[in-house]
Amino acid sequence: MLTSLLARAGLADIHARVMAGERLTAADGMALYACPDLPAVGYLANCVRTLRHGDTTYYVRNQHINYTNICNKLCRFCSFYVRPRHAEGYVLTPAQAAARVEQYRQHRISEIHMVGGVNPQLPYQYYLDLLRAVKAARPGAHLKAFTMIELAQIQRVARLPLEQVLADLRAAGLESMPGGGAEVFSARVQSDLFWTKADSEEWLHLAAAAHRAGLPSNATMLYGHIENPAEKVQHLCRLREVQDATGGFRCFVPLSFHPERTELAHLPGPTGCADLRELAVARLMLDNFAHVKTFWVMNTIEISQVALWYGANDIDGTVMDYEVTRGADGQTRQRLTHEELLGRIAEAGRRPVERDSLYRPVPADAEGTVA
Ligand code: V47
Repeated sequence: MLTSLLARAGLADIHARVMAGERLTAADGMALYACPDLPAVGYLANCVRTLRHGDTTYYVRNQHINYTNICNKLCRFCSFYVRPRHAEGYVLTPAQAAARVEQYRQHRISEIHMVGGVNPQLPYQYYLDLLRAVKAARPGAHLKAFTMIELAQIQRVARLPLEQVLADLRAAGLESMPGGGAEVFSARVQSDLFWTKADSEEWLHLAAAAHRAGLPSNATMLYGHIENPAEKVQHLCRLREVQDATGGFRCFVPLSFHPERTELAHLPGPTGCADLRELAVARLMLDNFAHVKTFWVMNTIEISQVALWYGANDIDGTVMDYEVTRGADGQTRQRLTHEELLGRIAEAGRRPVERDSLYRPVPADAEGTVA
């Protein structure tokens, strides 16, 4: 019965190779994007997810901080940034960033995720002071900060070798890096949407350097704008190659494009089906990534619940405030309480496991996260 359903979807051969633990090819990736039978693609992804993680779904108690919205990169898909000298531009001082951490003192938080725009006015010392201040405000929380694009800017203002910059950032409190800024590894898309930013080779080079310096990172892919399946398959294959070399990527996060308030507001944005397919294809192609995350803030919690059956084994976390994309009401307050998150995972038929940033289960009575 199952075999004939997979055969009808044209996925019998891919299924056999996935179950044999074989690496899928770029042509397989194209076939997965083209397959009209989305539940069949999801089924394959769920087979891999089940082999790796059983019914576990990881979540984290986290806080996002955006230290500046000023950015000189002018990415056409972004609604978060303002240009330098814009009236609405802000920069948090290190003390103000620490105060943001203080604001959630009563919440158990094990990870702080801190990113910002590429603000040409900020000197090297600012980044070091920012890390120190945030780490001092909550020493028990893991500090994950700066995309590879920010790292390129930090090195530019530091005028130091990359290895030295990475060592300085680590010494100031940086423990890992998020996956943002990768967008889609395609010169065509880059020349239209983010032409001033690091290209794929530079992004991958910086990620590999961070990994070698002892800083694991995540990887993302922004989809649902003008990219095509071949570009997405290439993106996944390039990530897989670097992961073979460094083993430093902890998790892959497909990012669902939100056109609202961007230069691309005329585009419809991805559908729920597209969100599910991205997660499933990633789970199947990225055989050397342990974790695939559905970032519920962008995918919605409802799609994320279904995504737990389409390859995703991580749902991100409590989040608190998120400024890069906004809620339907335009607000940055986007949070789920711990209980809501647990309820949503359980309702989806999965077993919630609180993790730390390194995917170690956090004991229910962990005190370290409160410090
Ligand atoms: O780099 C910008 C993307 C990224 C839009 O590593 C947009 O755990 C959708 O990287 N619609 C930042 N996306 C967010 C990010 C992230 C988020 C959650 C978890 C992790 C992780 C990383 O957001 C940017 C860019 O690729 N982005 N504008 C938009 N309109």
